[in-house]
Amino acid sequence: MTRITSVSLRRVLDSRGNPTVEADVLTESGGFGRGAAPSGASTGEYEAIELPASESIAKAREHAVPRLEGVYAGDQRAVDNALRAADGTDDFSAIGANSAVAISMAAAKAAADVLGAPLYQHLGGAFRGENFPIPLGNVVGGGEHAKEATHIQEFLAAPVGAPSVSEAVFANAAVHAAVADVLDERGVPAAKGDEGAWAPPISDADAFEVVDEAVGRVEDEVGFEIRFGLDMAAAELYDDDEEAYVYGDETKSADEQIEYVASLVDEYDLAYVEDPLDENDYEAFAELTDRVGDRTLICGDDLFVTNVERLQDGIDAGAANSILIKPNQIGTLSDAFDAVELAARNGYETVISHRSGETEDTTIAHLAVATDAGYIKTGTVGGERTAKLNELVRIADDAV
Ligand code: 2PG
Ligand code: MG
Repeated sequence: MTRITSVSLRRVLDSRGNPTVEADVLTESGGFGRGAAPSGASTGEYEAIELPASESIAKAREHAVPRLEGVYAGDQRAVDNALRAADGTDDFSAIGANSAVAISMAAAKAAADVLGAPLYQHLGGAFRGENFPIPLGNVVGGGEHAKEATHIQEFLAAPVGAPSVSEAVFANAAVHAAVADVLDERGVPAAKGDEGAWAPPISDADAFEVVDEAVGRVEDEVGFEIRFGLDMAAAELYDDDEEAYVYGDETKSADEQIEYVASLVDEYDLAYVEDPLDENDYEAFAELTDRVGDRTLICGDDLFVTNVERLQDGIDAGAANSILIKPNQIGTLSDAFDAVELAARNGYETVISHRSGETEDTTIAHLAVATDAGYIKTGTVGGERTAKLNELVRIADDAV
């Protein structure tokens, strides 16, 4: 019933206005699934390759589509193996990870459609309990996502004490609004960055004060614990020639960076720090995790790129205690599942994540629930972000 009869590909807009790949998968019994690839700006050096959308579509039409016809959409590994075989490289540089991930997600949705089940159930969440992924909400940001704003890429609200996913989602929106109030009171004008976070022209030190204040106000209102965290995207700050992290006119050595992050964790009781160090420095990651990993999550994004080999290296080195999972970083849902499984077996927390360039696709909300992820990072406001947040609310309400 889930045998694939057709795969069609087209160019659609992403949230930055760039072209991205959308895939439709049809099965013989009329099952239909649609998936669209997101796109990063602060991409890791070791990510699977995104080709220009038109090129990726042309290559996938030529090499992947003929192989997919006749494959069972309900057999996700078979679909993803066909994509890998069609591509023939380790990093999807032949057909593009953008077409691969769009097709992989569309096939999963087509299978769920045939089964008449919500996607998260088809993906393995049939035994979903009361747990739900805590949304990490980007409320202030800069780096590669906004010019003339903070050096640190993302300041993320983390409503760790929220009694329900809905209250968590609304708490993050309230922190986003409170940040606007605090900035206004300080006379700081702020535009928004690529993910809808405020992108004020202030120092990182001031941003910590602003977010701390905003989180505290909302915590008082809602009556449950809200902390915050960071995505430092430190590979973007790191200068290979200078062998230092560059913050405007200032630089920090690896040791100083470790010291800096450890002091931030303690001063602000940070719940989460993603990519605090360069993507090639497992050792420095390990040192930081050793120092503060008992009280905060040290998460590898560019470090691990959802890749089991890089994750295994990290586990061996003690480099972190959590991993960011982005299906498009690796190219298929099966590969993303393998990374989640390896992480879980080794006591690593998983954080399912959006990209800075997004679409209305809601797959990651289902993936987070299906894999029992502790966290999901998918923004706070803006249609392409609320698409996922609202889907989470619907899943919790059994309304998908
Ligand atoms: C990140 C992501 C998403 P980008 O670094 O975690 O927030 O950004 O998609 O630009 O890599
Ligand atoms: Mg990141």
